[in-house]
Amino acid sequence: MKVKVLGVPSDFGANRRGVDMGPSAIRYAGLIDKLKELKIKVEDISDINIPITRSDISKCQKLKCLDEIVVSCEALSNTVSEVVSDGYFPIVLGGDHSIAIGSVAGVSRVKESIGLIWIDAHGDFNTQKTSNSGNIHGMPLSAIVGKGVDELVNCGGFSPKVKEENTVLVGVRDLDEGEKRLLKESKLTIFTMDDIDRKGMYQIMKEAIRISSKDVEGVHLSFDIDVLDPLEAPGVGTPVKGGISYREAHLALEMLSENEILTSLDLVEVNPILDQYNKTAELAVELILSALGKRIL
Ligand code: NNH
Ligand code: MN
Ligand code: MN
Ligand code: MN
Repeated sequence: MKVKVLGVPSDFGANRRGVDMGPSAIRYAGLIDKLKELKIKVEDISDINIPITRSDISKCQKLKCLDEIVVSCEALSNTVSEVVSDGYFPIVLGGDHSIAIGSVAGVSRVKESIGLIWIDAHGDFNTQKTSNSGNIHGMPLSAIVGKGVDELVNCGGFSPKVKEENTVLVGVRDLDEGEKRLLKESKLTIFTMDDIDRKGMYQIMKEAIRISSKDVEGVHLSFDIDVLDPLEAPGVGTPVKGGISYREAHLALEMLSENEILTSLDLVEVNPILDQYNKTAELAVELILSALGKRIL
């Protein structure tokens, strides 16, 4: 396997500032060297060029920093398409979760069709109509399947990026009311924390893998580190208690690598300002390694 790592230093979609430093923190935690130790051919192609200044959010309460996010996602989509066309597996380091619109667009543009596994405490299925916060990191999944404002939905010049039937949400425990309604009307498969409690992560991931990979060329993993319990991953902007454990997270990612379905992944929402001595970034590195084939006993 040949891998290219790229960072997207965006915090335009998040409520708390600081996730733009996520890519640096994950690099400091040793991602590149540890991938090399796994005998993976890896190249760090640096960060995507995105805007630095942030527009006045008091003027755009419904879709905060939409313009910056559109520019960032278009740039990311172009780079990811190139990486995938050249036969590399992209590892995209966030940044807030709005960037997944760009990475999924980039992969989906090149592949015939892809599935999507979205591991997150949140649904990220709001639109401008259902969002209470106006933060676009609460909206990328709906945009990817074709719901919401044109600027986000049409990233990369096509929509939808993924079929709802091949989209699986894992680990959710915090949904907004309107978002819940949209999810109910959709064809997404949703595994909540309660499902994980009752069936166990092993069974849930078996189903997630089957559903996401049915009749597609590959599966993209979008991993929001806030799916973990805040005790494990304190460096996140929107912590929700009752999250998955260290072991459940590793099991999920090990299963994805064993089944050899992944084409690409993003790891998002690491906020170094809120972290404890880079603990969350170090965890991010370990999790990426599990998704790429490292086994822990
Ligand atoms: N649902 C909330 C919103 O729309 C929170 C989203 N926060 C996230 N999502 N971190 O993963 O603002
Ligand atoms: Mn998210
Ligand atoms: Mn989240
Ligand atoms: Mn194991």
